[in-house]
Amino acid sequence: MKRPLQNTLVGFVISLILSPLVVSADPPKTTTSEVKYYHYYYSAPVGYHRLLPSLASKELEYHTRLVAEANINDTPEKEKVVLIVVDTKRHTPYGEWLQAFLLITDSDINNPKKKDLLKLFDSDAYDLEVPARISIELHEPPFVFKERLNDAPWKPHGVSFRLIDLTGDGILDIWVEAAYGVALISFQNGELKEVFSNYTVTKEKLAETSDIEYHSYDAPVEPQGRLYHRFLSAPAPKGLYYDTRMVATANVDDTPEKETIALMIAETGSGGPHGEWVQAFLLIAENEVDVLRKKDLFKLFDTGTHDLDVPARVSIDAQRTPFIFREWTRIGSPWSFGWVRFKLVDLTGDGILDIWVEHAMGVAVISFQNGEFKEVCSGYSSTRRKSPIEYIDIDNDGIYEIKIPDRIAMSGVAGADYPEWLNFYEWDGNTYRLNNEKFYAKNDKYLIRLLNTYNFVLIRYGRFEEYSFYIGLVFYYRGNAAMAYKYLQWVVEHAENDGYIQAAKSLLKKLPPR
Ligand SMILES: [Ca+2]
Ligand SMILES: [Ca+2]
Ligand SMILES: [Ca+2]
Ligand SMILES: [Ca+2]
Repeated sequence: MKRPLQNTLVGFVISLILSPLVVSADPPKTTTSEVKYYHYYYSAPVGYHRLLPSLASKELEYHTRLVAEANINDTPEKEKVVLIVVDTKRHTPYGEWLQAFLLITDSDINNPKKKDLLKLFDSDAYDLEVPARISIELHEPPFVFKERLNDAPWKPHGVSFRLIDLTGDGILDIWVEAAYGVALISFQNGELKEVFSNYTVTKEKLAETSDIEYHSYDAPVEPQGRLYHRFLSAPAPKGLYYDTRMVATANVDDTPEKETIALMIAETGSGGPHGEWVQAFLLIAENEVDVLRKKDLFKLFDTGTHDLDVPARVSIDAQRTPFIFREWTRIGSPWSFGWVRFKLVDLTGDGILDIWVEHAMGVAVISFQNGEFKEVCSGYSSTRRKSPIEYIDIDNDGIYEIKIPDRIAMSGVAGADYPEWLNFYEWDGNTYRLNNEKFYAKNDKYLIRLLNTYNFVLIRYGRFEEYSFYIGLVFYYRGNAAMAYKYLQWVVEHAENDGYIQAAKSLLKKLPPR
């Protein structure tokens, strides 16, 4: 389809004047699948493009703009809905696109398989035939769109979509918004169809979201992500840039409305963000008629290298757990291998989603407790950790325990394996408490592995205080006083690191008298 832009804009205005907003009766409440959106501006994945016929013209390229992962049909697995535009090789990040497609695939990350291909529009600027199953007919929008991108105008030929159950059958539909018009694509009688004319779409319905929605962005300059930066010190001081990495909407407290949770980074750069992360923030905000209001702000991380004073209510510091003695390299060095993400999951078993933040240096958990958001767990984890930081319900009581792996630095042994150490946290009704006694008491496998490495190192290099200390500590946690005494006493008599000596002495005092 093809329509001059001017007509479309006139149509927008006329529809505003002639049709007052249709407010429908409360739609039946349905639970819809969790939705993840990935917004791409610069570093989009190209793996989906092979599922489309190749482009004949040398001047043109496919660009993946947006990928959503959710269940949109009658199969139990999730699908991916991929918005792909055709553009010239001089890619325009905010849209002057020639054609646009929705590709539906399964959710296989490595080898996605095509389920469907729909064509959304064609500017007819190039004679280009990409065979899609159907061409979607776009319609005059039922009302004028609010400018979704506050600081970047809705550019001509721009196109986006979101997944909402607009037909009320509990299955997510695809709502498409483009400068050429809108469409409602719904899974009915076994296939995706355009059904805009059969349903009344209101602003209220469009404002609905799934129970949990995640948005990830690939670029610091992405306009939607920039909306959250005003809750930090604005503007960012010279040489620093704010970068929204992830946003979620879900209910994370005791109010019936959903909150918006935004994860932001302050990073260095001259003339643009460079990617050396210096601070990280988690904003919790309420949405009041599309206006964000801050509820809380946590600082997650600070290298201490830059004079940036953002008024966060709580600063979380990744806690070193007791008995881990090694160089503390975090403060004063950039977060150069920075990665951070969060996930909403009810860890504490009270029916309210908690915020699980995982980053290169460890983990932090923020939970709504007694009327406010609290940091209930924070733990440092070595960047050389072998196993993942994870929450698991080992006793099946519906409350998650948290396992934070760490690695013990070995002094002066080239080639010796750094032993892995695990810290085990348990919910006590108020906060997560270290409970290594419980974890190590039942974990014969861990003890055997530690003893094996100890013997291996012993034969090659001799005794090392690190191994002796941690084996002693494991025996202490297991309540084996005789063995704990044997190893810890050796540490007191032979170790060089005073940290180990003092810790061993304090543990020996707690052992029953011999
Ligand atoms: Ca499905
Ligand atoms: Ca709420
Ligand atoms: Ca909870
Ligand atoms: Ca449990």
